[in-house]
Amino acid sequence: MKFWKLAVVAAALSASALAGAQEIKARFGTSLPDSHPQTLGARKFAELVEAKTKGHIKITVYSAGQLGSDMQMQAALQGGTQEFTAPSTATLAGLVKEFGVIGLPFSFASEQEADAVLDGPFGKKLLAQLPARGLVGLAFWENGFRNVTNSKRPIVRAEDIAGLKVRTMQNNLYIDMFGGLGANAVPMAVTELFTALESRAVDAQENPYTVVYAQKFYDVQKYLSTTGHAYDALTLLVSRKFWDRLSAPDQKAVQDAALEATAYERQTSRELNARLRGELTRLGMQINDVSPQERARMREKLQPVIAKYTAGAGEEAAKEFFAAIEQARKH
Ligand code: EAX
Repeated sequence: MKFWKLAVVAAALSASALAGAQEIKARFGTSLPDSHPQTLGARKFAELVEAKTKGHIKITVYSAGQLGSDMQMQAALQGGTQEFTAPSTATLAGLVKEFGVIGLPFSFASEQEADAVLDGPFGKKLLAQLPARGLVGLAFWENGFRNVTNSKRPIVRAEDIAGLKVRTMQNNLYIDMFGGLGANAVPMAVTELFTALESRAVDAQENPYTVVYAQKFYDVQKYLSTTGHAYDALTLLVSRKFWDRLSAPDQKAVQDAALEATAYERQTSRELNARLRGELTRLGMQINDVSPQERARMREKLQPVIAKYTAGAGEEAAKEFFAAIEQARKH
């Protein structure tokens, strides 16, 4: 009798010890190729999580849409069939409308302003809305300021965008933004974009230097014009179903890794952006700077779109967003 009881206790102990030591496997899917900060950040994050959990959590990174488009991966996280991804806030805006404010055209003046807003109370409040949607947001990463590239002509004046078939993200604000500038907006996943540009199904697209380079758009687009029309942040997401199964120490390790990976991802994005202009010119692109006057004219033309999406994101969120930018500007 005594022996039997002891055996049960011993079995129970070894079972829980096993559970604690069990390796947890997870998948991190990105939409962009290995050379883009989104994927570089994902790999750094995976490395840090593994180190901080002493090999207990192993994350495998699948880049360049191997697991699907940003929208598909976001849905897979909600359903619990994929664990990590880092889509644009424009993709998330389809789920939580307040994320849409980040992409409002000509809002941020610098990356530092974006950091201050996204890392401050405003960004935290945005992330706090995700668990109700089956997602946990760990941090904001950088995609960067978006510029227009096309195969027809340099964009010197605001009117030069008119008539171009421009691929946009699958997000109403971006569709209306380019519609508002007189272009023909064609929404599609970034993973399909190279082929669409190559076959001339579309003339143009808009993305930061880092995406133009990583996706080799220089092979199929001649002109890059620095419209800088919107700043784009990525959100580092975990599936809530996965997150809730992690122990408190594992959650802490993942959060710490996210913080470190964020610093690395942003720094990488900024270093690349500084270097890639020269590199893209060398690869044959013709790059022109859009003057501050023309950017102001674009902004003017977009006033109705800005008003529509400011209201669409919710007056309160928009007010807090613009107040957070003002605050960042003072520092
Ligand atoms: O999610 O779709 C895009 O153009 C985005 O810049 C990119 O994929 C990041």
